[in-house]
Amino acid sequence: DPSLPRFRLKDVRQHDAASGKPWVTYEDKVYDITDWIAAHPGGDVILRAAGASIEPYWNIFSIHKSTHVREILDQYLIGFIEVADLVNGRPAVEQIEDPFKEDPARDPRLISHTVKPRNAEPPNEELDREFQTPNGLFYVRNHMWVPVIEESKVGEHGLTIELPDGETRTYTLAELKERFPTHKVTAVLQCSGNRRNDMTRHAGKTNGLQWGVSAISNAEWEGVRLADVLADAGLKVADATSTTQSLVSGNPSPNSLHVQLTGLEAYGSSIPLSKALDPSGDVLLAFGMNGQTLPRDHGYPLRAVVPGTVAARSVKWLSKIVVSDEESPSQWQRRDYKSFGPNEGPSPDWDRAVSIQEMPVTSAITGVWVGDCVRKGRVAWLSGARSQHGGGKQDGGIVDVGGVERKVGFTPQDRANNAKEEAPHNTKETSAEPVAVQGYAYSGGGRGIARVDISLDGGKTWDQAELLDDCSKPGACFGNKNWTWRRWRYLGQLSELSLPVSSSGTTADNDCESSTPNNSKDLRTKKHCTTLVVKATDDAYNAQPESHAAIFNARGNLATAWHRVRICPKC
Ligand code: MTE
Ligand code: MO
Repeated sequence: DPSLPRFRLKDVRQHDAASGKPWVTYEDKVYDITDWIAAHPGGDVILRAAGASIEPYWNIFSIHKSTHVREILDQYLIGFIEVADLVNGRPAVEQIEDPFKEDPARDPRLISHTVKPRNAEPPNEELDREFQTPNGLFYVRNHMWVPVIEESKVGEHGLTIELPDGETRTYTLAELKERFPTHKVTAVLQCSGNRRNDMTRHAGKTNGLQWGVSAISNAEWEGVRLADVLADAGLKVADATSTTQSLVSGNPSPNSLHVQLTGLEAYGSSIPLSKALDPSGDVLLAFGMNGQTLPRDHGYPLRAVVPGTVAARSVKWLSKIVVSDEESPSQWQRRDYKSFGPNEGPSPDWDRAVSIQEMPVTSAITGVWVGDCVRKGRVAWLSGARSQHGGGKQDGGIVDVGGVERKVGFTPQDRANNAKEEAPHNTKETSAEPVAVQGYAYSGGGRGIARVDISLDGGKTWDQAELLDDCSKPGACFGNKNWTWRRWRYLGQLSELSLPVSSSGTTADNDCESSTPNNSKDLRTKKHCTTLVVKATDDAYNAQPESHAAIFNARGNLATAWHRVRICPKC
């Protein structure tokens, strides 16, 4: 409607979040969104765009890029931007505020997939060096920016609980800490996209961030139990074990209810109420991570930690909980975190698939060292074992790997040099070379790891890796079930492999980098190669599928096939 007025951008800017009459712009159009806020599925997060263009936000929330959403917005059209304020039909770029400008500084060792929003995983060989992933190395998966909570006001951070009858109750963080007992839980978080690049490489194109094997990490979380808070808020449900009682009492059964969790930037998802109320379920509202305050990237000041469940449900920057007879309406519950048949393609029937909750069993190799590196104990856990056990306790060819001591540091230059090294090597025929392999295994639902099988010859012959006893140390692990990963180590012999030697005949320290860097190149064409394979079995005897082709889905979710690593040893 050309009769509508034109506004200067400085007028639009007056209508910010604090104005009570918020406006946004899209292309050259101005919208008064005051009446939309209550009905907006993401709640008042839309106010972030108030006083300016909504486009950069919709570029992030790509779900808005539909005619349906444009039609909703069009109902609120009030005018156009003055032509003098437009460049190529839009407000000038400098008018748009960077929503990521307050994001925290990150550990430079993290390997980024995207920076805005931040998605990064640690270097493989550092991932499981320690049982608890150091906070700075813990993988980061953000769908949006990191919300800002001022430290001085953190005690006032509110968590609102809404019950099925519509009753609400708000707790401040200070109240949560004061009124409820604190619990610790040692739990892995794993993204449903972990190892997606493996599925892509072996089975075909997948949508989504191309994570390597390190979109998984382990921490000791500290917080209060969600079950305690829900009970305090007045939630009444039937005995979880008895449908009959639920019918008799008229209270809904926890099996038919869901706990919707929403973060400050509007990310949301849900878990079944039965998981939240399970006395062994260990679902936390966490404010501590590895003995420190929860870092901003990981949900400061409060996040849900849902052990044994896909990390997408461990909502960060938690601000609202709704107990409902429906799953969270968010795209992250209804769409993204689901899996499909190999034939179903990138636009499947979302409603028909169940949401991913408990995670299946998986495992991965995070480091491989061959030859002198192993012989001379230059692998962190081998040297740790030697220093702790006086020369390394050999038992059936497997080193007792009690200590994980030494940090192996490599400069980016070393990495680059190693990667460049492509010239044919001098080779010597050897009957056997020692190989050291490290990695992790994990299963969801509180299931432990029963066994890790490893093959040095592409799956022809197998042996068992040694499972580390991280949880046998007193105070090392907390929780009612196996929520954590099992690190494993393997020391074996590579036989019938013609190994190249460095020209000096010895191995320099910096040649002892693991041959599985995160962005390892395709080594299939190189000589002197072999394929290592690892697969884990959990304590319910669930096993990993042999191939990614068998479980291929265009979303690249739950890429849990046997992990194969082609190595072309250098030393
Ligand atoms: N919570 C909020 N509020 N926003 C998010 O983007 N990402 C989810 C989950 N919780 C997310 C969130 C996903 S998909 C994963 S894998 C985990 O957080 C990642 O947690 P981390 O970054 O602490 O490793
Ligand atoms: Mo995720």
